[in-house]
Amino acid sequence: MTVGAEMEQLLEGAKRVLHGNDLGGWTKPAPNLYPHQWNWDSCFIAIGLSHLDTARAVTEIHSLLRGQWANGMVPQIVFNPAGQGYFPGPDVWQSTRSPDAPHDVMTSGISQPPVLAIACRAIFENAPPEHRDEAQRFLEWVYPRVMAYHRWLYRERNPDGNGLVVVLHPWEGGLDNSPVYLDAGSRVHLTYKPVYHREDTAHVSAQYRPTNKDYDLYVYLLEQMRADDWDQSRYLAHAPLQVQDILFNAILCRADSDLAAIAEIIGENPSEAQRMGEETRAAINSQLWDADRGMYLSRDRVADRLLTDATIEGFMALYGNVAPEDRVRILVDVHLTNPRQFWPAFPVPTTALDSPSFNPQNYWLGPVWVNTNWMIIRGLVDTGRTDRAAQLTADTLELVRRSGYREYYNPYDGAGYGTDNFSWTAALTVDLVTAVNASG
Ligand code: 9WN
Repeated sequence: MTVGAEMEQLLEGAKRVLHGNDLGGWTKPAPNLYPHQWNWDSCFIAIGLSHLDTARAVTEIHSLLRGQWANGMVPQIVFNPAGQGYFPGPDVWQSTRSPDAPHDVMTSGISQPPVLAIACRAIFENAPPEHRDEAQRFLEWVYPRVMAYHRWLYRERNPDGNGLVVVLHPWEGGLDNSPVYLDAGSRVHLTYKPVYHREDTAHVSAQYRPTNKDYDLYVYLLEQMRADDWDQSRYLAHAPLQVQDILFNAILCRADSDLAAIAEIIGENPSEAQRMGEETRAAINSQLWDADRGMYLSRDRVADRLLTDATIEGFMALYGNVAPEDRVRILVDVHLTNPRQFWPAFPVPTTALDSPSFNPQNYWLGPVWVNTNWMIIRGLVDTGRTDRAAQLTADTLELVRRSGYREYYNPYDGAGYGTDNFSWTAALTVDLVTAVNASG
């Protein structure tokens, strides 16, 4: 098959997955495992849709923002009243304990990595000429909402006042059972054992999912936050898990830049968003760079130390345009492209191959995910490593071609795991294929 025909096939398959998960105005991440609307999933989905249908991409964001809280928070999950078979559901979160939560939709009480501004800008940039006006009107509508979200992060989640945003739950970090959260989580003393019933392992074999011990922590932390009625400052005063997460903060830097770009497009003043980004970028470079290891690491704010596991999260500094050139060189040449660490047959494993926590089959403990690869590809392009970016694009698309639109993949042999027909794998395939086609 020619490259062109292969790309066409990948694109058609991706459209089928997105269509199959489309619930009319928003897209569920997967057919059965995830029956609600997720925050960063919908942002990645909107980026894919922006190449296919501007109006539909806009609707994805509109739907997500139905769940925005009055304080600005964009929640991790907007619940689908008809969605069955996911734990924890709206009855567990009880979001309306907070006066800030919306009352017409139920949501979770935490957020997720802030890809929102990035998705909104992509919708505008990728709009064909005949949809530019519509995309511009969308930016005018969305700008104050995204600004409110960023202001919430800098107001309520910036406890040291230095622009490093703190993550309070592993689900908020997006890489739930990453070794970083296992490490920080191991110091949380559970004063009781929560009682609950998992639903995820009815859909996906337990060997590919977080452990029951991990779930005990997830539910315990949820219950702790809920007991404070989702009041951020009340909870932060005693929160047992607080991570200044490098992935979250690096994405935030990029999102701040995109928010500033949106401001300029619609004739608003970009300086507030620019200042936010500069603050976070400076704090990442001064607080989260481990010079001995040559890596950016997340910081446990409770234990007051860096979380030392070698994971994929540090490479998001490339995506956030955070790292100066000498650090980019170390990240890419010493770690990322090192076959003993992050560059096996199918890069990029989410945890380093030589880490004691590495597991090639389990969730965020090693498998390759398309969203993290996609962010690294963008970071490699932005830092001038276009050959590496092209190679990683080809390797990522090869995973999808071999094993389908899976949730995650084995970095050694490309086997697919987790749910099938996973929306962000499909959506970002659309984006990658479009870039390949555009490059000739
Ligand atoms: C909890 C939906 C989400 C992703 C997360 C991924 C997984 C949820 C879960 O699925 O987490 O948010 O129940 O395991 O870790 O990144 O947004 O696809």
